[in-house]
Amino acid sequence: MSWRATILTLFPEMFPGPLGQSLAGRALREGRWALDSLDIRGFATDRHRSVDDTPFGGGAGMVLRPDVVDAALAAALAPGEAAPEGAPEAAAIPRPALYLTPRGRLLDQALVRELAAGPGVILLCGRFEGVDQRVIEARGLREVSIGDYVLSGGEPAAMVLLDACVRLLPGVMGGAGSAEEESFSGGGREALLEYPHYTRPAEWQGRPVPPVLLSGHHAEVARWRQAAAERITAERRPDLWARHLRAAGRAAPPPR
Ligand code: 6GU
Repeated sequence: MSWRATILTLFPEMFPGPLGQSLAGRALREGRWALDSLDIRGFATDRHRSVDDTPFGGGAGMVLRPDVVDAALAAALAPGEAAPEGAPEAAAIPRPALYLTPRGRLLDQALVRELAAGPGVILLCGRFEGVDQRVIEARGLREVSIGDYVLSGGEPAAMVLLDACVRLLPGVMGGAGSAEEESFSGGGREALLEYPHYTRPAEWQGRPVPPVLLSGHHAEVARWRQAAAERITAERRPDLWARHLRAAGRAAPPPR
């Protein structure tokens, strides 16, 4: 049974969107993962199909109703929903349910790895001012943000999270080593940003490629890349650089 994502959204037609293209799209067509989007409005109960209401205490915007969101989550979590193609239901591991919100814990590669290693995800995309707090608590939703800026809804964040997970699934990324060596991976270059890349021509607009890369000396190339990765990390991301130094046992953590 493949890794499965269920999106709960008011805009189900946004999916698969970009996830139907390129690496994720090919993996989707190959059955390495599955995607379904559920329209939250389909779980409205009144004749106006209302999904939101005004906030208690006043203020601008609307809040997604707990009863409607709960019914959508129940449908996504229902036994059998996790195993659509005749797999035994008893073996189905429940998928974690995440609520995408700028209030959430920041998505990082450690969480991406954890989610990709599991059975899949259920992703609730927020709109309006948010979701009634009680359904977040009652369903134990993990709140996740993709960065310190505000999107108009959780859908693009869901796409970001899924893209990051899908490329880690077995058989999705072909190129040997490319998933292990890159930025944030956890391999030998733990938490370093990537070194710069070059291809032909060896000189372009008067700019030569660093000569060591043309030398054929693999050990020297590896040393140059390591040094370049360290320099660019120290320059751009002092936070990652400090973490790297601690992991490598090269310096004490800065006092705070
Ligand atoms: Cl997950 N949702 C929204 N609406 N904005 C965000 C976000 C999520 N992550 C960063 N900004």
